[in-house]
Amino acid sequence: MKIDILTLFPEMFYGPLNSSILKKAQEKGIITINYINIRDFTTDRHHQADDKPYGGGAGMVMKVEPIIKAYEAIPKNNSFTIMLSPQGRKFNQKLARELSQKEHLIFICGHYEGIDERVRQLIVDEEISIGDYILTGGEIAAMVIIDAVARLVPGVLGDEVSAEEESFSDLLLEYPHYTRPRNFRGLEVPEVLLSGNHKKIDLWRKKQSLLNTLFRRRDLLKVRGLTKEEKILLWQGFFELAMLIDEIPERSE
Ligand code: 4GX
Repeated sequence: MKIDILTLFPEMFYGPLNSSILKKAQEKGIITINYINIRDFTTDRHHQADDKPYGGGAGMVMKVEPIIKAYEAIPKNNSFTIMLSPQGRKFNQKLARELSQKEHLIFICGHYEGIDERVRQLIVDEEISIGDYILTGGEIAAMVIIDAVARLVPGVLGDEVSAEEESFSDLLLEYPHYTRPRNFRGLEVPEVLLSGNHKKIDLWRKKQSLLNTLFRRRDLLKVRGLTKEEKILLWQGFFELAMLIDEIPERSE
Protein backbone atom coordinates (compact mmCIF):
# COMPACT_ATOMS: atom_id res chain seq x y z
CA MET A 1 0.00 0.00 0.00
CA LYS A 2 1.22 3.47 -0.88
CA ILE A 3 0.44 6.35 1.50
CA ASP A 4 1.07 10.03 0.74
CA ILE A 5 0.58 12.64 3.45
CA LEU A 6 0.08 16.33 2.61
CA THR A 7 0.86 18.45 5.66
CA LEU A 8 2.55 21.63 6.88
CA PHE A 9 4.13 19.62 9.72
CA PRO A 10 5.70 16.41 8.35
CA GLU A 11 7.97 16.12 11.42
CA MET A 12 4.91 15.27 13.54
CA PHE A 13 4.74 11.86 11.82
CA TYR A 14 8.33 10.72 12.03
CA GLY A 15 8.26 9.20 15.54
CA PRO A 16 4.89 7.41 15.49
CA LEU A 17 5.07 6.04 11.94
CA ASN A 18 8.71 4.92 12.15
CA SER A 19 8.39 2.79 15.29
CA SER A 20 7.36 -0.74 16.09
CA ILE A 21 5.09 -2.54 13.63
CA LEU A 22 4.76 0.28 11.09
CA LYS A 23 8.54 0.59 10.96
CA LYS A 24 8.87 -3.14 10.17
CA ALA A 25 6.09 -2.94 7.57
CA GLN A 26 7.98 -0.19 5.75
CA GLU A 27 11.30 -2.04 6.00
CA LYS A 28 9.60 -5.09 4.47
CA GLY A 29 8.22 -2.87 1.69
CA ILE A 30 4.59 -3.78 2.44
CA ILE A 31 3.70 -0.13 2.98
CA THR A 32 5.43 2.98 1.69
CA ILE A 33 4.81 6.31 3.38
CA ASN A 34 5.72 9.55 1.66
CA TYR A 35 5.54 13.03 3.21
CA ILE A 36 4.77 16.12 1.20
CA ASN A 37 5.28 19.52 2.78
CA ILE A 38 2.55 21.77 1.40
CA ARG A 39 4.81 24.77 2.01
CA ASP A 40 7.14 23.46 -0.74
CA PHE A 41 4.35 24.17 -3.25
CA THR A 42 3.80 27.83 -2.37
CA THR A 43 4.90 30.25 -5.08
CA ASP A 44 4.96 33.59 -3.24
CA ARG A 45 7.99 35.27 -1.68
CA HIS A 46 6.94 34.42 1.89
CA HIS A 47 5.99 30.80 1.20
CA GLN A 48 2.61 31.48 2.67
CA ALA A 49 0.37 28.40 2.90
CA ASP A 50 -2.51 30.10 4.75
CA ASP A 51 -4.40 33.37 4.50
CA LYS A 52 -7.19 35.41 6.13
CA PRO A 53 -10.73 34.11 5.54
CA TYR A 54 -12.93 35.90 2.98
CA GLY A 55 -15.85 37.42 4.86
CA GLY A 56 -13.69 38.00 7.90
CA GLY A 57 -13.48 36.14 11.16
CA ALA A 58 -10.86 34.68 13.44
CA GLY A 59 -7.99 32.43 12.40
CA MET A 60 -6.43 31.50 9.11
CA VAL A 61 -7.51 29.24 6.25
CA MET A 62 -5.17 27.00 4.28
CA LYS A 63 -4.85 28.16 0.69
CA VAL A 64 -6.19 26.04 -2.17
CA GLU A 65 -3.35 26.45 -4.67
CA PRO A 66 -0.41 24.96 -2.73
CA ILE A 67 -2.51 21.93 -1.74
CA ILE A 68 -3.68 21.26 -5.31
CA LYS A 69 -0.15 21.74 -6.67
CA ALA A 70 1.20 19.32 -4.03
CA TYR A 71 -1.54 16.81 -4.90
CA GLU A 72 -0.84 17.08 -8.63
CA ALA A 73 2.85 16.33 -8.03
CA ILE A 74 2.02 12.89 -6.57
CA PRO A 75 2.48 10.03 -9.06
CA LYS A 76 -0.81 8.09 -9.00
CA ASN A 77 -3.11 5.92 -11.05
CA ASN A 78 -5.64 4.50 -8.59
CA SER A 79 -5.59 6.66 -5.47
CA PHE A 80 -8.15 7.52 -2.79
CA THR A 81 -7.96 10.94 -1.14
CA ILE A 82 -8.96 11.51 2.47
CA MET A 83 -9.37 14.80 4.31
CA LEU A 84 -9.46 14.78 8.10
CA SER A 85 -12.16 16.93 9.65
CA PRO A 86 -14.77 16.85 12.41
CA GLN A 87 -17.46 17.02 9.68
CA GLY A 88 -16.40 13.69 8.19
CA ARG A 89 -17.71 10.13 8.33
CA LYS A 90 -16.93 8.69 11.75
CA PHE A 91 -13.92 6.37 11.65
CA ASN A 92 -14.42 2.80 12.88
CA GLN A 93 -13.13 -0.73 12.28
CA LYS A 94 -15.46 -1.22 9.29
CA LEU A 95 -14.04 1.87 7.58
CA ALA A 96 -10.52 0.70 8.49
CA ARG A 97 -11.26 -2.59 6.68
CA GLU A 98 -12.59 -0.69 3.64
CA LEU A 99 -9.51 1.52 3.45
CA SER A 100 -7.17 -1.47 3.86
CA GLN A 101 -8.42 -2.69 0.45
CA LYS A 102 -7.16 0.46 -1.33
CA GLU A 103 -3.80 0.43 -3.03
CA HIS A 104 -2.96 4.13 -2.62
CA LEU A 105 -4.20 6.51 0.10
CA ILE A 106 -3.59 10.26 0.09
CA PHE A 107 -4.18 12.18 3.34
CA ILE A 108 -4.75 15.92 3.49
CA CYS A 109 -4.08 17.33 6.95
CA GLY A 110 -5.47 20.75 7.73
CA HIS A 111 -4.37 23.07 10.49
CA TYR A 112 -5.80 26.35 11.77
CA GLU A 113 -9.50 27.07 11.11
CA GLY A 114 -9.61 24.76 8.13
CA ILE A 115 -8.96 24.39 4.43
CA ASP A 116 -10.37 26.35 1.49
CA GLU A 117 -13.61 24.58 0.50
CA ARG A 118 -12.44 24.15 -3.10
CA VAL A 119 -9.88 21.54 -2.01
CA ARG A 120 -12.75 19.28 -0.92
CA GLN A 121 -14.62 19.95 -4.18
CA LEU A 122 -11.62 19.26 -6.38
CA ILE A 123 -9.75 16.29 -4.91
CA VAL A 124 -11.33 14.79 -1.76
CA ASP A 125 -12.98 11.36 -2.06
CA GLU A 126 -13.94 11.02 1.60
CA GLU A 127 -13.89 13.28 4.66
CA ILE A 128 -13.19 11.33 7.84
CA SER A 129 -13.46 12.24 11.53
CA ILE A 130 -11.81 10.16 14.25
CA GLY A 131 -14.32 11.34 16.84
CA ASP A 132 -16.41 14.16 18.21
CA TYR A 133 -13.71 16.40 19.64
CA ILE A 134 -11.61 19.19 18.20
CA LEU A 135 -7.93 18.62 17.38
CA THR A 136 -5.39 21.32 16.54
CA GLY A 137 -4.83 19.70 13.15
CA GLY A 138 -5.54 16.64 11.04
CA GLU A 139 -2.07 15.11 11.53
CA ILE A 140 -2.78 13.03 14.64
CA ALA A 141 -6.10 11.90 13.14
CA ALA A 142 -4.27 10.76 9.99
CA MET A 143 -1.82 8.78 12.13
CA VAL A 144 -4.68 7.05 13.98
CA ILE A 145 -6.21 6.01 10.66
CA ILE A 146 -2.91 4.92 9.11
CA ASP A 147 -2.14 2.81 12.20
CA ALA A 148 -5.53 1.07 12.23
CA VAL A 149 -5.53 0.52 8.44
CA ALA A 150 -1.91 -0.62 8.08
CA ARG A 151 -2.28 -3.47 10.59
CA LEU A 152 -5.04 -4.91 8.35
CA VAL A 153 -2.81 -4.99 5.28
CA PRO A 154 -1.70 -8.61 4.70
CA GLY A 155 1.81 -9.26 6.03
CA VAL A 156 2.01 -6.23 8.34
CA LEU A 157 1.32 -8.21 11.51
CA GLY A 158 3.81 -11.02 12.13
CA ASP A 159 1.39 -13.95 11.97
CA GLU A 160 -1.39 -13.66 9.42
CA VAL A 161 -4.19 -14.69 11.78
CA SER A 162 -3.78 -12.12 14.52
CA ALA A 163 -5.45 -9.17 12.75
CA GLU A 164 -8.69 -11.06 12.34
CA GLU A 165 -8.49 -13.32 15.39
CA GLU A 166 -8.65 -10.14 17.45
CA SER A 167 -11.90 -9.76 19.37
CA PHE A 168 -13.11 -6.66 17.57
CA SER A 169 -13.56 -8.56 14.31
CA ASP A 170 -15.92 -10.79 16.31
CA LEU A 171 -17.59 -7.57 17.61
CA LEU A 172 -16.67 -8.52 21.20
CA LEU A 173 -14.25 -6.90 23.63
CA GLU A 174 -11.07 -8.74 24.54
CA TYR A 175 -10.68 -11.24 27.38
CA PRO A 176 -8.02 -10.49 30.04
CA HIS A 177 -4.42 -11.40 29.18
CA TYR A 178 -1.73 -12.67 31.56
CA THR A 179 1.95 -13.52 31.36
CA ARG A 180 4.60 -14.43 33.96
CA PRO A 181 4.82 -14.29 36.95
CA ARG A 182 1.96 -16.46 38.23
CA ASN A 183 1.63 -14.32 41.32
CA PHE A 184 2.32 -10.59 41.40
CA ARG A 185 1.84 -8.91 44.80
CA GLY A 186 -0.85 -11.41 45.71
CA LEU A 187 -2.71 -11.18 42.39
CA GLU A 188 -2.93 -14.71 40.90
CA VAL A 189 -3.26 -15.74 37.26
CA PRO A 190 -6.60 -17.58 36.83
CA GLU A 191 -6.05 -21.32 37.42
CA VAL A 192 -7.69 -22.39 34.14
CA LEU A 193 -4.98 -20.65 32.08
CA LEU A 194 -2.35 -22.91 33.70
CA SER A 195 -4.38 -26.09 33.10
CA GLY A 196 -3.17 -26.81 29.58
CA ASN A 197 -6.78 -27.73 28.68
CA HIS A 198 -7.25 -25.68 25.51
CA LYS A 199 -10.96 -26.37 25.13
CA LYS A 200 -11.52 -25.11 28.67
CA ILE A 201 -9.25 -22.11 28.09
CA ASP A 202 -11.10 -21.11 24.89
CA LEU A 203 -14.44 -21.33 26.71
CA TRP A 204 -13.13 -19.28 29.66
CA ARG A 205 -11.84 -16.60 27.30
CA LYS A 206 -15.09 -16.51 25.35
CA LYS A 207 -17.01 -16.15 28.62
CA GLN A 208 -14.75 -13.31 29.76
CA SER A 209 -15.17 -11.54 26.39
CA LEU A 210 -18.94 -11.85 26.61
CA LEU A 211 -19.10 -10.60 30.23
CA ASN A 212 -16.71 -7.74 29.46
CA THR A 213 -18.79 -6.68 26.48
CA LEU A 214 -22.08 -6.98 28.37
CA PHE A 215 -20.83 -4.85 31.27
CA ARG A 216 -18.93 -2.21 29.31
CA ARG A 217 -20.43 -2.07 25.80
CA ARG A 218 -23.99 -3.39 25.72
CA ASP A 219 -24.47 -1.32 22.55
CA LEU A 220 -22.05 -3.66 20.72
CA LEU A 221 -23.87 -6.79 21.90
CA LYS A 222 -27.27 -5.45 20.85
CA VAL A 223 -26.01 -4.91 17.30
CA ARG A 224 -24.16 -8.23 17.18
CA GLY A 225 -26.68 -10.54 18.86
CA LEU A 226 -25.84 -13.68 20.84
CA THR A 227 -26.06 -17.35 19.87
CA LYS A 228 -27.85 -19.77 22.20
CA GLU A 229 -24.44 -21.15 23.29
CA GLU A 230 -23.19 -17.65 24.06
CA LYS A 231 -26.27 -16.90 26.16
CA ILE A 232 -25.64 -20.08 28.14
CA LEU A 233 -21.99 -19.08 28.68
CA LEU A 234 -23.10 -15.66 29.91
CA TRP A 235 -25.61 -17.16 32.34
CA GLN A 236 -22.81 -19.44 33.61
CA GLY A 237 -20.61 -16.38 34.08
CA PHE A 238 -23.36 -14.67 36.03
CA PHE A 239 -23.80 -17.67 38.23
CA GLU A 240 -20.05 -17.80 38.97
CA LEU A 241 -20.11 -14.11 39.84
CA ALA A 242 -23.13 -14.60 42.08
CA MET A 243 -21.28 -17.41 43.89
CA LEU A 244 -18.67 -14.83 44.95
CA ILE A 245 -21.31 -13.44 47.34
CA ASP A 246 -20.93 -16.62 49.45
CA GLU A 247 -17.17 -16.01 49.89
CA ILE A 248 -17.89 -12.79 51.78
CA PRO A 249 -18.20 -13.24 55.54
CA GLU A 250 -21.48 -12.37 57.21
CA ARG A 251 -21.53 -9.20 59.23
CA SER A 252 -23.81 -8.72 62.24
CA GLU A 253 -26.65 -6.26 61.74
N1 4GX B 1 -11.11 14.05 13.30
N2 4GX B 1 -9.58 18.49 13.29
C1 4GX B 1 -8.79 19.25 11.07
C2 4GX B 1 -8.81 21.63 10.51
C3 4GX B 1 -9.80 21.40 9.44
C4 4GX B 1 -11.13 21.81 9.53
C5 4GX B 1 -11.99 21.59 8.49
C6 4GX B 1 -10.22 20.54 7.33
C7 4GX B 1 -11.52 20.96 7.37
C8 4GX B 1 -10.44 16.15 13.45
C9 4GX B 1 -11.21 15.13 14.05
C10 4GX B 1 -10.30 17.52 13.95
C11 4GX B 1 -9.66 19.87 13.74
C12 4GX B 1 -8.63 18.26 12.20
C13 4GX B 1 -9.82 20.83 12.57
N3 4GX B 1 -9.36 20.77 8.34
N4 4GX B 1 -9.91 15.62 12.36
N5 4GX B 1 -8.79 20.62 11.57
N6 4GX B 1 -11.94 15.22 15.17
O1 4GX B 1 -10.85 17.81 14.98
O2 4GX B 1 -10.31 14.35 12.25
